[in-house]
Amino acid sequence: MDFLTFEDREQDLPALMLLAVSLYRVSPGSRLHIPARDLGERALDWLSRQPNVVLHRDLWAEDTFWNIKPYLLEQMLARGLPRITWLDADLMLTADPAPFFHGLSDDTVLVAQEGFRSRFAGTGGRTISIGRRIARELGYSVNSCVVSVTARHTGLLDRWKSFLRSDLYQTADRRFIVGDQDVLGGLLGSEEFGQVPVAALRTGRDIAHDMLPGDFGFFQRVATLTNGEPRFVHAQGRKTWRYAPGSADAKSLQSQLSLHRHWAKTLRADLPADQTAWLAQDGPLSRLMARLFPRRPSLRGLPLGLIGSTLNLAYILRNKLRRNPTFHVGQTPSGGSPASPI
Ligand SMILES: [Mn+2]
Repeated sequence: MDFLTFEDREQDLPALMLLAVSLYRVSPGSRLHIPARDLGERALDWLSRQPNVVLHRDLWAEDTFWNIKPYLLEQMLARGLPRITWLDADLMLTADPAPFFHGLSDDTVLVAQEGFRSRFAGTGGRTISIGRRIARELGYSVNSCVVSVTARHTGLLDRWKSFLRSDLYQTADRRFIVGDQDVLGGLLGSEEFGQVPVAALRTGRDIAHDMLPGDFGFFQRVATLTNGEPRFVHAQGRKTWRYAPGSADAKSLQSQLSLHRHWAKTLRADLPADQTAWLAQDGPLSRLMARLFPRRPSLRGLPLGLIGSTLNLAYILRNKLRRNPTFHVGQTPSGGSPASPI
């Protein structure tokens, strides 16, 4: 399998390293393609010694990072790969991802579901916000930390890219359009792409996002006892490798029980010794949970999951008292929304 990522910030090198070594552990035959032109010497030196990393010195992300994902995916497809899968550099793998790719038809796009959000979830509001008629509702918001495409999807990638470059992207309804993933979700719900089959990594089961406490709730964590650990772990919010040892950020509950950090600890031996200080930042609670659940990183975060599930419930109850915008299949942009010129 061919995967693609990009990260050129020196401070985020530990995350990129973890993605590479975790992928190699669980799927040694897979390749991780990385545009190399803007990488620092240190990153280049380490990455060039990884057996599964393919550095592309002739591939870079144009002038803006807004459209980096569709742009790089298109470039890789142009090189003749049958399927290419974008992975955010703040992801790591805990088991072989192959089951999610077996049996995917060439027509199918694979994305990740966003974590639980009590308001403005789904694709309908996003389709309307980019000026399109709603052809279907996927039922979840798209998280573009994983986007897997084939040559059948160049039209989608083109449209995604041009929207990210447009003025509409800057002026769209911020409740629905915050990042590139909202545009992708909106397009997949629109008439133009409403027939494209979409498969999704289920949030809290196939992928655990590490952003809000409720992204990986108490019951989802308990369910890993039967379903196994999520195979994708996404450090979406907390970048625990950046935090100075002993800092308030490093000591916070979310950092202490971060699923990404606890999985990273299992790969400590694969990282350069000077990149591992953040993995040793364990307070009493983190140490206790690791002792209670030596083989179950998801269960070490049960206190966090309990807080998250409680908050999610509170949000759901609060929203019963609020008026939420509603959307339905067939709905068109109204109220003077411009028809999208792109
Ligand atoms: Mn990410």
